[in-house]
Amino acid sequence: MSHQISRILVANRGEIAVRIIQAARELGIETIAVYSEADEDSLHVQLADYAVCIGGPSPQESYLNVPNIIAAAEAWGADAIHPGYGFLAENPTFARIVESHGLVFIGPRPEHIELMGDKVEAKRIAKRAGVPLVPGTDTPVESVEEAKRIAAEIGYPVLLKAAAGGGGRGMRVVESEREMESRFLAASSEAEAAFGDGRLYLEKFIMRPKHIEVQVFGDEYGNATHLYERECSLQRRHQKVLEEAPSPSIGEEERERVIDYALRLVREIGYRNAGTVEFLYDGEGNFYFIEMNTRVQVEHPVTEMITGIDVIKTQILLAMGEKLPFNGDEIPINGHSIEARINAEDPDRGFAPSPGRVELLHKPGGFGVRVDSHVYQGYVIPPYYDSMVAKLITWGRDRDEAISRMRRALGEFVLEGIKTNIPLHLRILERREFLEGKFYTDSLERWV
Ligand code: MV4
Repeated sequence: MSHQISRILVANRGEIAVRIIQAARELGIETIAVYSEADEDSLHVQLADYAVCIGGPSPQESYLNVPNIIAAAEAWGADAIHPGYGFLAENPTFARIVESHGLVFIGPRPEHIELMGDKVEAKRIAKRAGVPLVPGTDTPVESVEEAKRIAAEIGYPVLLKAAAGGGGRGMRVVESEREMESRFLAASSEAEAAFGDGRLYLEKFIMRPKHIEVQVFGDEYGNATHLYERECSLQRRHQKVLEEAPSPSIGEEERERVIDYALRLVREIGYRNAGTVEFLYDGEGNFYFIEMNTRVQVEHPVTEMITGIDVIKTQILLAMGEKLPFNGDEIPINGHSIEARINAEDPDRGFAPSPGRVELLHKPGGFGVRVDSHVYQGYVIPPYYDSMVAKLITWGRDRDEAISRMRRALGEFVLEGIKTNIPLHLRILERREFLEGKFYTDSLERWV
């Protein structure tokens, strides 16, 4: 079925709103920006064809304000909504409301957002599809006693995770049986407070894993494909800091296998649009499915750089009812790409947000350098949203070239008036472990 899209409402802000507006314009599609009272001067407002203020500075009043977003879409004649990432992107109720107003939701079916939002349900589906899981439960653990019994079977250390979780909230490592009760209660109440759902499940704790994720796509006719993997092991407090594609940690055999696992899950449910299937990798050939993200990810540019495929355009074309426009197997990996997330934060104050006015700005450029950003000179970074101000992406024929280019580009970046994590990135790029690919999800916190 084909769905006409000639005007997209972009239900987001910052760099991703800019990115979506750019992709739409290249397709000849008009855009409507929505913005909060704190974002009047934001770049996405200036770049879109139309712009509507939808409420106050807090996300609740604006970017999460479903009635105002739907009203803006109807009043300004949108026929589709792109949710970006964060905010309403993985809210199945929002996706349903969008569709019930006769608008195209540029993303997965609401039931698939809901299914994958329940991490325990996602594990059951992955298991059914023959995707390897971390040893542990694929149903919620009902009591401290049951948790102790299962942990004794699989062996300590174990990890308690929130069924409604993701992003590390409601997660606790348990080293031994005597820690179980207090950790169980802490994880459960944290999950209840954060998600209104205190259900927990339990997994063997994989020591020093790598985080490898596969970019997948499905069309509405049940076809599925991939655009290879990204490695995102360098994180701080569950926030990714530096990502790359392809993973420097796996060979061809592992690559084919992890892609096969990801596509099994996608085909099992007939997933639609873009998604990411996340795995832990133990460095010895074993992948374990952990969760699926049903949105476009911050780090999608590194995939674009090595494949030449525009991920956002692909999302729009799939939402219009087109068949998959490419077969990932036929798209060779071209070189290597790295993304550094540039955040307005103060390394001397424990990386606390450092909002304020950008007094002086020079973005790096030249061959193999890309900057995705909503920031311009004179722009005042508001304190209400996340602290990412730019994504600096480099491409090279190989990983070494992408790394030297990243060092060069970070050196060119001038961002005065605010503190940034650029010095942190430069230090990462000097680490022998980074250069040798010997880094894990806990490495960055050990280094800083
Ligand atoms: C794990 C794990 C070790 N073993 N599961 C953290 C967030 C959530 N998406 C999954 N996470 C982890 N799950 C088992 N069984 C270690 C982590 C983890 C992690 C994963 C990916 C990237 C960064 C991380 C940082 C700390 C812990």
